[in-house]
Amino acid sequence: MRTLGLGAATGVVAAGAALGSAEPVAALIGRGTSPVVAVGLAVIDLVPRPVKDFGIRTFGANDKVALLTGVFVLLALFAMACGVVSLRRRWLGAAGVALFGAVGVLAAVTRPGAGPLAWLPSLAGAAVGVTVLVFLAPRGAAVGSAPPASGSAGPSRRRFLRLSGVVVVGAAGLGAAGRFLENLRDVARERLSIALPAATDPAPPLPVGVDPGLPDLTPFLTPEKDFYRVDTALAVPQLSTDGYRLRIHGRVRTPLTLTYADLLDRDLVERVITLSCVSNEVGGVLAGTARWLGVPLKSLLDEVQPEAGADQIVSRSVDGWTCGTPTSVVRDGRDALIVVGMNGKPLPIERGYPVRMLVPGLYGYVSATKWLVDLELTSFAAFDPYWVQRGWKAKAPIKTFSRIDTPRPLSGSKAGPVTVAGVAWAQHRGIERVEVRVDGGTWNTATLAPVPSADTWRMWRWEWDATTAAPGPHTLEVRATDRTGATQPERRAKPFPDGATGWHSVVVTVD
Ligand SMILES: Nc1nc2c(c(=O)[nH]1)N[C@H]1C(S)=C(S)[C@@H](COP(=O)(O)O)O[C@H]1N2
Ligand SMILES: [Mo]
Repeated sequence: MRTLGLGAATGVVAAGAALGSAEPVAALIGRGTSPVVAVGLAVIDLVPRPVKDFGIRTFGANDKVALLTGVFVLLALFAMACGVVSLRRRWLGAAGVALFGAVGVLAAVTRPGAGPLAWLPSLAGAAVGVTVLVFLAPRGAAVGSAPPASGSAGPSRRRFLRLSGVVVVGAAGLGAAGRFLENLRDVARERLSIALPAATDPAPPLPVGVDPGLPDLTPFLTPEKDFYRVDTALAVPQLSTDGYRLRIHGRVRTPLTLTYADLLDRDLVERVITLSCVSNEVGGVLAGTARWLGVPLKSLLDEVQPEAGADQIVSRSVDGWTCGTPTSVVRDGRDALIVVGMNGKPLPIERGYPVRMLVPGLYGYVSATKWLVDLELTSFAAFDPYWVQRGWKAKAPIKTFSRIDTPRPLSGSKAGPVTVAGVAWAQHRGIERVEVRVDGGTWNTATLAPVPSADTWRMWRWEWDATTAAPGPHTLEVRATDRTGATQPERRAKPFPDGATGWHSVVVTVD
């Protein structure tokens, strides 16, 4: 039993040594080649959509932490098994560790944009892991021999503890060295040193009253820490402005390549725009509003001159994620931007630093590519981008949405006046009307706050006179109508395949 424990511990120490020693190699070769990151990214790509949706719903912003934890737990179990197996058949345990290294190599070399040395960190780690496993395995547990009697386990155990202590300290040291190297190439400092030029076409000042400022009501401008984040990137891409190129090519008359400085030299516009995610459920919070600074994408298209049939712009991020946007939408006069700034600062790294895309009125998965490096003019018939390959619709204008922020669900109210308030959006069409009703009664028109344009969400409020409301639970419902005159449908639909529908409702109790 004790020997089994030693075997399992040996496996875990060997795996730790493998991962620790792979890190500095990965740091030298570049982002995304660390076995942990590469395997995690491969898992994200491989898991079926319902599982992924479950992950995002269940773990929210922690879905990546949950994923990494899962990868580590599986790895630890596998490592224990390798260690135990190696008690009897040393070569078999070593082969197990080597197999794990092979998985790392496979994951790293198949990443989009993998460099010629992507295999090296996993291979180096596996070599260290196998060596440690062979050297650490309890003596006397070699091939075919009986497990040592408990009396002789003493020296073997001391030797194991001593050696594994050395290995663990060494692996931790290597891991820390790897992180230090990674920081040297970190773009965080670069970002802080950037001074963005002022917009040639600044955002008009926000109208007074844009933000009613009620307790519990979403603020009009979303604080960065509360802005939802959705992407498939496990390690946030560290893309430097140094050597940055945005390529615009494909079915165009004159292809164009722009550096970061080229982008800043152009006429920049600043606009307040609400971005939202197709995965947002009724009542959900996957939307946020910010002041974005960027180059109008329309002006760039006018320069490259797309061919007549090039109806799709495929944008690509440095980590290979792809997104497809209708060419006609980008050219219809709306503020489609190649974004460099957010709320007066360079884009935060997790928001796509140094350059992302944004198109008001389209869900993020068809418009908002972060860490943008490539725009290819093609057709919808010729190419399906990342989420379209996974069944989501190729064209996805944002659906009209409204949400009750206050009162909170299941909160209690005194019989008396109750302020009902929330937010509604229908980017680029604009919100025309918001209505609220109580217990399925007649619809009441809410007061709308002013907005700077049709491209942002809109705050609304309605005073409910609950003086005569019967004590007990009451259901508040909201629905919005956009400026085309279309009212949100009552029917509830899930986000898949092109955005959720249905009225948001909240149950409150009147004393
Ligand atoms: N490179 C990259 N860009 C991406 C994504 C991604 O997975 N990778 N996800 C998109 C989706 S689905 C949304 S909703 C928005 C979210 O942008 P945010 O994280 O800044 O809120 O980014 C878009 N841009
Ligand atoms: Mo999204």
